[in-house]
Amino acid sequence: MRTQVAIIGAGPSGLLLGQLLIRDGISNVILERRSAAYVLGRVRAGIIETGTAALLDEAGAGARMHREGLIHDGIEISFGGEHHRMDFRRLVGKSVIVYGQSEITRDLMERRAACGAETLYEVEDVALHDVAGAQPKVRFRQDGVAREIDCEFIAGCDGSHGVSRQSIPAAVLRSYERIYPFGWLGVLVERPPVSPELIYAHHERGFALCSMRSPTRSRLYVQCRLEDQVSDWPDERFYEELRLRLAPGAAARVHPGPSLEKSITPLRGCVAEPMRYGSLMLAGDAAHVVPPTGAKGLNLAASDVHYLWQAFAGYFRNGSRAGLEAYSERALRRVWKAERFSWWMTNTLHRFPESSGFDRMAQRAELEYLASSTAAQTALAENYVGLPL
Ligand code: RFL
Ligand code: PHB
Repeated sequence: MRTQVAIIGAGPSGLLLGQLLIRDGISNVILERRSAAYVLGRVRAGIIETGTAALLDEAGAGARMHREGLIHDGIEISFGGEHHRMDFRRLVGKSVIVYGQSEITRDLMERRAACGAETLYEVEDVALHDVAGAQPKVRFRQDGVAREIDCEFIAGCDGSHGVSRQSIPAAVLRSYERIYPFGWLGVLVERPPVSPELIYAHHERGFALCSMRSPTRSRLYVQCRLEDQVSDWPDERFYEELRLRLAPGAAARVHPGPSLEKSITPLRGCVAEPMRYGSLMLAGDAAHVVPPTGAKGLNLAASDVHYLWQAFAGYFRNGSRAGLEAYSERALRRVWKAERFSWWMTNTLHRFPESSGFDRMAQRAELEYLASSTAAQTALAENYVGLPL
């Protein structure tokens, strides 16, 4: 089998890249180790920056997002029993769209199927070969049969546990990592949102977030311990804890319902550099992970894909290698800004088990500064809606 770009992973990075390449007449095949149903069943990100939305439009997959997505002009930050609105429209003239990652994935999968492009699901033992040179290969097994793809480039879009990053020699790869001493317990429930906008709550008992997927479906989170299991958190305990962490008005609007999904995500940030090695280009979670506090994971995957698409388009259209050579540096510059913002949001809003009295007073001052300063709110808004590409 031959193709111009072999894409590893059918998450948002791989599917979006595939669509943009098809648009430019660049052939590609996607290899995914899970089934399509499994990929669609993962509940993850929910906030789309306008730059990400524009890219979905370019890929021809934005129509349903514009119809069904909810436009949000701000968020609420809650602490000390009060809410403080961060008014994105007033502060930076922009907004974000609330639309779930599984819906984006579904829209991209449908576009791909309509184009007749190939995605091989449930492939096993994917291995990358000769990535340092100009004729890389991908070997894998499908239904027990060994297969091989010859290509010009491999796009490693296979998330944080994939094979692509591991295919870069250890002597070349630099990794930076921050593990946070807590996780998020997330619940999906068929109940209206607690508030028209997202509430990010800081409380002595820990962080909480009230998000949503639609006018009838909520996505709710509480900070939990790293060692907690989902079974430690029956629905009643979850709702009780969520209410304790919200200001009284919001707590009264929490409408408990049976959880449709419940999972724990440990929080961490990590970046692997460089994002290109020979013919292998990494994009999305394969190269970096952010804690979800800034809602940046999916959006960062989209900005990598934007740079990578431009690099491939320049090469296949004009034979120019400039975009390919610059890819890692361009992408990493934006990645680190999103890592910084996610790290700041996480530090500002969570309860750290080891924090000293001094740390807690400084954190409190940070929140009070945010609540009272237009400059601080503008910095938050500018980053939350997404920095320019
Ligand atoms: P994905 O979505 O992980 O997709 C990678 C795909 O590659 C496949 N794969 C392989 N395929 C073939 N061979 C192999 N050897 C393979 N190894 C892996 C996987 O099955 C998968 O289908 O990465 P991508 O496309 O870069 O997209 C990134 C986003 O998914 C991610 O940044 C966000 O979802 C992060 N994230 C969140 N971000 C937010 O902004 N808000 C959130 O609330 C939020 N919640 C989350 C999250 C990530 C989570 N993970 C990764 C555990 C909650 C969770 C649980
Ligand atoms: C979500 O809706 O799942 C969500 C929203 C905002 C975040 C993280 C997760 O910062």
